[in-house]
Amino acid sequence: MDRMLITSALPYINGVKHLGNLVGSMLPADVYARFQRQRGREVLFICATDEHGTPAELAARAAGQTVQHYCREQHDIQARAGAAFGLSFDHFGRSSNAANHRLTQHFAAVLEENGLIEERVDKQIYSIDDQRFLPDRYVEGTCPHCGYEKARGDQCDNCGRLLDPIELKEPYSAISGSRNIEVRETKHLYLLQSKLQDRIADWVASRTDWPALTRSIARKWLTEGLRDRSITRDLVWGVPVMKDGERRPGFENKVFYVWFDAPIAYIAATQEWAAAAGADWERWWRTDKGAGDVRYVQFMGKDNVAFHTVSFPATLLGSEEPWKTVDTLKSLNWLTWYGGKFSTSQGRGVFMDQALDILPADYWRWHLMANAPESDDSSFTLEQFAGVVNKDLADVLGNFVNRITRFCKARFGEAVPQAGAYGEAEAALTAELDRRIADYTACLEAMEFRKAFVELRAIWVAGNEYLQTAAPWTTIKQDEAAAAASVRCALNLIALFAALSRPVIPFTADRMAAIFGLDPETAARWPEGAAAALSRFRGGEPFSPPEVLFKKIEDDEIESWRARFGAE
Ligand code: B3M
Ligand code: ZN
Repeated sequence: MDRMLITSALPYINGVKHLGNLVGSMLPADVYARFQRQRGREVLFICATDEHGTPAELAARAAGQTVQHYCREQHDIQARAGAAFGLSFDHFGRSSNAANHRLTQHFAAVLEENGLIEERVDKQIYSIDDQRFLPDRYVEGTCPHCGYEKARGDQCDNCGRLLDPIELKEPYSAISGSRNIEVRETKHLYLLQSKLQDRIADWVASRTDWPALTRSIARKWLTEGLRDRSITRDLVWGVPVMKDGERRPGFENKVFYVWFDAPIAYIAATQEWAAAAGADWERWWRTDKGAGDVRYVQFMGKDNVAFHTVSFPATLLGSEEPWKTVDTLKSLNWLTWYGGKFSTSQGRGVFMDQALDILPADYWRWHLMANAPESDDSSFTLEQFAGVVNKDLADVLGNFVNRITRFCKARFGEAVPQAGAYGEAEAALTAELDRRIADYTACLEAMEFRKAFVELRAIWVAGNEYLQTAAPWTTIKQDEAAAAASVRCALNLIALFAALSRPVIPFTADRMAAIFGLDPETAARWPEGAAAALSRFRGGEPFSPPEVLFKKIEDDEIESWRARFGAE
């Protein structure tokens, strides 16, 4: 498969995302997209902000802005933060755009034609003082399961249980705090997922390369039996519910539920991309228009898996139209902040914009990916972050590049030395690198990021060990040609490291390629084998030593960040 569609779960619009959100989907998706592009595949990497639903309305209200204004501003902020982190989306769209409205309404219409949508009368919480229904997070109260007093209508943050707002005890309005509340009847559209049980089960069974975590989540939902679910809400902000070109009678004050329209935005954002790029979106999404040849990979945090393995497929398959469905799905566990939750309101944790105030993106990218919460939740601590940066980036990679470029400049000048031939040490290095590169490539292909980056680190270490043994600074005293050959080999290693490291630390890879003035395209090409890579520069190629690639993190910096970011 030479074409790959890659999507990251859509970051919710209510504020800049923290490091846990970043490593939960956008960053691993970016690493994978970069890797696949370097392999020469045609990649389309799509993301967007997820803008509907009660949290957006509540956040806008808290910010004293209209929800339109709030979303526009927050979208731009997130787009800038993503770009500064090197997230290489082909398009970063918005779920509130016209394309998504059209497509969401389209899906609802065909699902209804296929007998999969029906109107049902529901009991909902109504606030007499606010004169409105209180869906999802608009109502808070006491959790019926654990007694937590600030449970939200859709979920209890204390015990994690999903809730129906009417289950809450002592409910009150999240808008006004009013307890003057009653249960009223209101109509909603239901997607009859129960009718799609077998269809989805067969489809899940046909997804042969889902990782274990993904598969077990999907199986759990299927075993419990798919339930019909309400896909509309009593809200103003969202995709209006239409019928024959007008607002559907009885639904004038309702919109589609955010989880119904959000995944559809993957497609809508592709349409926007295509319109802007003069490209064809259908060859990515319609199996009758060539998307059968596409491999579609999704990235997301584990709490989003059910929506992508069951609910969104129900929309796509239920339409009976030839939509592309996901081939494989990488889900990640949680990254915690010192074992607890990241929290904007409590000032706990580092958020994307703050991270870049302190250090360049690659420091974070490396640590996050090398310690990605893959098999289990993992805890972020500033101490561990500093340790990893200082060891892996400064001592191993940075030191290697610094040492050899400076030595060469001092003893041979600012061109790759030509003299001498490779011998046994280089043959042994080549063999080791071939083995490791093959393993690294296979791990990235399999999206096993932690393992992949253990291997990449080992590749950097192999370079250091080679240099340590070859010791051109000693050899040069007796045998200048031998020293020249090992310097040439080490300079070639820099270019090789640049290519291999690029998926995870792209900014540094650029700086490493710039040492030799390599054009980005050539520099990025995924190496075929170590032998070819180590004889790329044969001698005479000019270079210039870079500034120090990574600075070490000092103890007093950690101390001040601990205070600033609420480390405990
Ligand atoms: N916005 C992620 C979240 O906020 C959610 C992902 C949507 S993917 C279609 O938890
Ligand atoms: Zn609870």
